[in-house]
Amino acid sequence: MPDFATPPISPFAIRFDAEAATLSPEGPTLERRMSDLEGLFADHDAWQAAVADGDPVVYRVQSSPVPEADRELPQSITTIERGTTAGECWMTKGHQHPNHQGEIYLALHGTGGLLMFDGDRVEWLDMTPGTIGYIPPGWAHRSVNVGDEPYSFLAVYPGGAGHDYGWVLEHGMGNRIHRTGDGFALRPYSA
Ligand code: PAN
Ligand code: ZN
Repeated sequence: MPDFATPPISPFAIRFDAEAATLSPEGPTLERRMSDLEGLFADHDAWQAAVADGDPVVYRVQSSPVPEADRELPQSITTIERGTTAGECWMTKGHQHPNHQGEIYLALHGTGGLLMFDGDRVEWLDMTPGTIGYIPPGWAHRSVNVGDEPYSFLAVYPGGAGHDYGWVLEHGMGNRIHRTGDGFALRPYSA
């Protein structure tokens, strides 16, 4: 018997409804409003105006009951609303896993993208329903809604990986994603 630091929880089934983008039984759900995304959009004044103008929900994350603990394998479904702030597409905060480990995202609904940055190289994956995006260890990651409806995806990640949001504030994400007349464009982070 391996010497687990955290004993695994008992086996159980999780109902996954890709159409409704839900997990059952449910664990914690969190809501990220515009005010939670301070320092992430290029246009600070536009961000502040959006906070003052109703502070909209930008995305929600619904988790299964599997805990974020070493050796466990939690899952969550993120749904990002459609919107832009000074032309920049609504997105997740983005983070680095301090304990470098891989992660997978499975796109469920809408049209999105997976932006990854290792501090040097930038990668972008188009995410449409059925696409699995692989995040290798050591790559910070952010999801972006580039479509006309909410974008949802399932994430599966090692419970002991941790989430470092300060890394993105310090290093950026390499690119920014802007809505254009006929779609979207990746621009340099400083733009
Ligand atoms: C995802 C993300 C989720 C929300 O479950 O945590 O999409 O994004 P932020 O954590 O950047 O706000 C994941 O990558 N977990 O590791
Ligand atoms: Zn992650």
